[in-house]
Amino acid sequence: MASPDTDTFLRLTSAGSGGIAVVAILGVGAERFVAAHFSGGVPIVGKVRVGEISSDSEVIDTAVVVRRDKMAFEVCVHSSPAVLSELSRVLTGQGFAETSPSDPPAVYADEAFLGSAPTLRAAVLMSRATPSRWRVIAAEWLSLLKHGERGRVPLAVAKAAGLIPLSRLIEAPPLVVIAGAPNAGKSTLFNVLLGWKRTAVSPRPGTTHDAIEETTELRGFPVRLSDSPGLGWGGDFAQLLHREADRTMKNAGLVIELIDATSPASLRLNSPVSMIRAHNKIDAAPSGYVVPPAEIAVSALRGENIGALRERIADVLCIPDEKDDFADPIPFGCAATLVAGVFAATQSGDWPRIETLLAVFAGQGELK
Ligand SMILES: Nc1nc2c(ncn2[C@@H]2O[C@H](COP(=O)(O)OP(=O)(O)O)[C@@H](O)[C@H]2O)c(=O)[nH]1
Ligand SMILES: [Mg+2]
Repeated sequence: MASPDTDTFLRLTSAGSGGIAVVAILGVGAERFVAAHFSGGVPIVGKVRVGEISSDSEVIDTAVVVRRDKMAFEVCVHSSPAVLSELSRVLTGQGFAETSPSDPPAVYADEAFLGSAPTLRAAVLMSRATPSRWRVIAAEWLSLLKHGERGRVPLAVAKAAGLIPLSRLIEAPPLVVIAGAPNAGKSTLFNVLLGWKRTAVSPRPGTTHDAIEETTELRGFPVRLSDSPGLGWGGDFAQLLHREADRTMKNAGLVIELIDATSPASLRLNSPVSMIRAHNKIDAAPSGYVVPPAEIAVSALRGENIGALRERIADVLCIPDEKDDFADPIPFGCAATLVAGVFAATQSGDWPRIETLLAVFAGQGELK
């Protein structure tokens, strides 16, 4: 155990637990370290900054830095071994000793919550809406109720309830299925949307046999992307559509129907969920090829118009613009359940119920 005046750091999230790793940096030297190695500036207590964390010579990663108290910071970075070992190396070089997370200080009660953030933008939003923050908000609402200002509660609750869809987007990321005839370029598009090569791309129809799913980011929100080889692979397209892929389609937040502009199939999908129709291989399409106004032309191979397709996907999934900051805390997890419950009770004016729920929320009572 390090003595209290030693600068220390500890990994708050377990190895490989998710997309984001949280590293606490503690001690009198913590502020100096953040000032010297983080481009986002030193946050004040309770505040969050986004920037780049660097060694003396190069950028290690984009990071979110949260300040818990005068001598305690949390750095959220991508949970990759390369990033974490480089960060450890720099910290150790600056005289910080790594400690074990077996006995984290009480200030880190929200650690597991923040560590479940799938993206850095999610980490920013979640750092303002930790379980302990929600306990404070509930206690505030409860005190309004008890001090004759209950008229102010429903508006505050309605505002919070309006943010629940954002927590759902982060906690249960929507699935985007790429569907279409064999050879339409589904795997190529899948790779290009992910930004790296993952699936087998081949000029031979039906090369990709297994359903493949990866998580990517759109506007900083997590999105699951699926290459659906089952759709139209061999046999009868329509039959396969109903049998194998039907299951996947029902889970989809959105289907991208990919049409090969060099040999457009006459059959069109009839999807039970939102759909974007994209015409691929526009680089090689016959002259005079017409793309209907509501549809989009892309070249997965050349990366043409992929940015516009990403934006359209994000719009259909209601992912908020990067510029939307959401300074108000979003109800995540249990807070979402309770906010929804309190909101329903405000609608019916059930004040005893509201009081009970808020007391539970604030950690001052039990659900009856
Ligand atoms: N010219 C052109 N060829 C493409 C494009 N996208 C994919 N292809 C080619 O089409 C073939 C089939 O691609 P693939 O992604 O395996 O199709 P899938 O069967 O739908 O998964 C490959 O030879 C790709 O290189 C494109 O935008 N333009
Ligand atoms: Mg494929």
